Amino acid sequence: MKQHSDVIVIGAGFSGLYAVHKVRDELGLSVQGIDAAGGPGGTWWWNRYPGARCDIESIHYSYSFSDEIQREWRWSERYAAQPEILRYLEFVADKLKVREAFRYNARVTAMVWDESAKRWNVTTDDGGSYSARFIIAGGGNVGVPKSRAEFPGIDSFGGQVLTTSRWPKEGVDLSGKRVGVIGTGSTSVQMVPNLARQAAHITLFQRTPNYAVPLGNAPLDEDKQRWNAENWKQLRAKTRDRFMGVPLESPEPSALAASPEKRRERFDRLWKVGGFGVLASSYADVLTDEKANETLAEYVREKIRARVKDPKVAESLCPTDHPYGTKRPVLEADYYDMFNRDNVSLVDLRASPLEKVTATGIRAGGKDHELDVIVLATGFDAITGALMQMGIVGREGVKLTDRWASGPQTYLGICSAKFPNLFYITGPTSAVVLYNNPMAIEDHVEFATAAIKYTLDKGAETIEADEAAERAWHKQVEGILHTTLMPRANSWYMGANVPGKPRAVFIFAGGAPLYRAMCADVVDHGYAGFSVG
Ligand code: N01
Repeated sequence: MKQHSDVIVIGAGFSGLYAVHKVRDELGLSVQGIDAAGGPGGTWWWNRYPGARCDIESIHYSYSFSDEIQREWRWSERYAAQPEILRYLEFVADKLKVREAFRYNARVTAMVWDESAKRWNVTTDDGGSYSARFIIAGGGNVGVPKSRAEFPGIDSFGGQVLTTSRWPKEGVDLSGKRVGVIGTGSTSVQMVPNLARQAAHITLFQRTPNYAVPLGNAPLDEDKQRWNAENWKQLRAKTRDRFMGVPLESPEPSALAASPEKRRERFDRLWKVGGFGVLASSYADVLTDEKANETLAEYVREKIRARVKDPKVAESLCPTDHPYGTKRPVLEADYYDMFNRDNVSLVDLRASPLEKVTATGIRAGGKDHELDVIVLATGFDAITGALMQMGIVGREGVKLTDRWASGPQTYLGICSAKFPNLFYITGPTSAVVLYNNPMAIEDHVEFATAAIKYTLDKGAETIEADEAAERAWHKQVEGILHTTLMPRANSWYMGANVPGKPRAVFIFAGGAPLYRAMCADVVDHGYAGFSVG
């Protein structure tokens, strides 16, 4: 039987938990949540690979909207590991009493707009059927793993194939196993040192080396925890209006204007602290000027060469084909030291291309690597993947997959023309990728909730982005992106990591404060660029 509600919220991660709370407890609307996972947690429910951890400091990578939640929760480490973040989200789900608002183990397979009823009809793969006036889609940006079909022969492999974001809940015993890992992004860099401590041998297949800088994790002792609990208001106030949503030191204007000695002094100091500050607090022009970027890129390469004993391996680990920061920066603890172990070998796929997976391992550059387990740390059909899989059909039978065939089209990264009453939380071209996710999520949930209230208060049935506003937004976002070096890399920021996916504009690179001001301006002008009727 079809279940009717005012709002459907998709996803029980940071986005969905807050969205249910807002529309139900503040607007008084009925809400149905849906999530494909077995419980709340979103990305932190799925990503259970050894070493999974957040690389934004815990005190900032958490909700800011509730005094009570902030007071009651204590983080044990500067950068929390996956089990702790999952426990936090479960705690929040219970605190807000939103856990039961969700149907779990249910994946949306179709979402079709009914123009006569002015409602969305939603079906799920467990036979569920729902209808609602509004949809808040919080399915996340890095949740749909890339297809294993990218690796010819993978189904013939006789051993076990694991995907990092689908890591078995009960864990995997890799003792005595020969493990091949494909990929060297954030996930792999966090995970592989942990696997190397257990497995008989790790063969790491690298297509593009990354610039990984120290995370600088540490336990938070009682005093620090108490200080955080007492001072969180000031701490959080500083986060929201920073480019990245983290109170990092502001960068100096230009790396090129600084003397080599001053530059090194600054890099050394930031390196000691670790984290995203090495990039974001260094010099403003490192993301816009290739020469400025190279000063920092070479500094990181020097650090890699100093850590890795075998100079040939070190050179293979040094990125040279893209400027630092144009792919999502990677943070590490003992990644480079791991290459000094006897049981770890690196296969440079640029020199020895991956040919196929065989029954017994991986063949690359004409050489067979015998393996018991293959781990795919190959990333995601990012940003648009989740939305494109939901079978979304809007006004006049327009399919989202057709409309976005050459790249996503949105207004503010939150709504799209032809898809009324549908709000994306941290959607394509919003300021999320370079920002602290929970902060971006709070902004978007609050925008969506306010827009729903505005529509209802007006006695209107729909709110929909205008095509002209969408086009103008896209032009602006594209313009901003091209003032940076980002388009220089084949990254998931550009849609370039998935074969056949259009290389397009997926991210807002102007920073969250600018983005937030643009959204506020739209609201202040009576939802300019939206039709409410
Ligand atoms: O995925 P990635 P990820 N053959 O796309 C390689 C977030 N995250 O899961 O660079 C061979 O970054 C690919 O090579 P290349 C974070 O936002 C956050 O690591 O495309 N190799 C690359 O090395 C992050 O950015 C945390 O040439 C192939 C790797 O696989 C995002 O998730 C922790 C290949 C994929 O790297 C994704 O990170 C972890 C092929 N066919 C992740 N296809 C936090 O700490 C892909 N690769 C919050």
